[in-house]
Amino acid sequence: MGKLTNVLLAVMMLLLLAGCMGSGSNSEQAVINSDSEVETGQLEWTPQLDEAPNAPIVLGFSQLGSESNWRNANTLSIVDAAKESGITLIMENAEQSQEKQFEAIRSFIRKKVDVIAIAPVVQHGWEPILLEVKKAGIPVIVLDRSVNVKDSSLYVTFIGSDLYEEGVMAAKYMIDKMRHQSGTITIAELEGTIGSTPSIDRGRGFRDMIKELPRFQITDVLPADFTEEQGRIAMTRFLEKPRKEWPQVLYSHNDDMAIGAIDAIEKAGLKPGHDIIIISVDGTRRAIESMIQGKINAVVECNPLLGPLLVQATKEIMAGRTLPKRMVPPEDIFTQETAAIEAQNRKY
Ligand code: GYE
Repeated sequence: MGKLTNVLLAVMMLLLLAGCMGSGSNSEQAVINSDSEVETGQLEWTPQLDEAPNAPIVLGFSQLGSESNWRNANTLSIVDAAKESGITLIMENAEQSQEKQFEAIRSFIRKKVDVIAIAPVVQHGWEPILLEVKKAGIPVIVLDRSVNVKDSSLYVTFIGSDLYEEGVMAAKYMIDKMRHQSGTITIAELEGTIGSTPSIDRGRGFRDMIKELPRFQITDVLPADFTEEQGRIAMTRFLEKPRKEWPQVLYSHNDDMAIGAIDAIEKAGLKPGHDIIIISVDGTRRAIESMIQGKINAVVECNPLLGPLLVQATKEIMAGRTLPKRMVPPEDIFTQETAAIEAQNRKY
């Protein structure tokens, strides 16, 4: 592991153990944390004493797909972190299919992996499979997107961003940006995968912020699956309406869809970032570069580099330690003013 990564990791873990990381602010996270305020990921499981003391830890990871640059950075971060730490990683890519995730998880159970990590494509429907894993005595880490389960003992910890807060930050930026403009502000929204936590929470956080501000009107909404191509198609549809009904703001649940939409906006003869204010989420290099070109106005950061935290959590579990039930990496918002500096720091 690189020296800098080591230092960053150590700092993150210290923050985490000191309880400095947020515990999430939306109701979904409240569901997950409903048992108690200070709930921790207690293990109903003890390390296998008959294993060779130095046998590498085996981590089965069900990745949900490869729909976006964020996702690819996330996958790479996990592969790299596992490699650097000597953990044996068995990773399956489910290509957006929950059914495939179930199959992968069952294969991990058959292989008797030590820990199972899941990045769930959608929120619902996880209880039965997680019960199967629990019966097999394998601890589960939920990563990136949450699962909507009543029994929070079905997983040890959930590592991932505060997706609701990201929606809030996007709306706050928009409200401030439009403060000098009078009259109704029309907004088009590109949603992510239907039923996925980022789509649900980013949509809710944003709407909660404008619900008492009637001049902000969401006039167009389409799901575009977090992909560039679907973003382009959906934005083209929005712009098929008569010109006077075109939205003034585009809120995209991720960068890839925003980049596809920019294409459609330019094809319609408009200047993205100027004729239509564009706000996106993730913070990929491409989006930051688009901001430098003035085509995106703001990007709310969502950190995909969860590999070091996942590896650390896996090791903690194997050492029999208790983990916080929720781990949230700190995040920021980037605007055209900060884009040039950020471009130099981007790792994905
Ligand atoms: O924002 C998007 C990706 O689950 C937070 O999934 C993640 C989202 C991310 O495809 O780009």
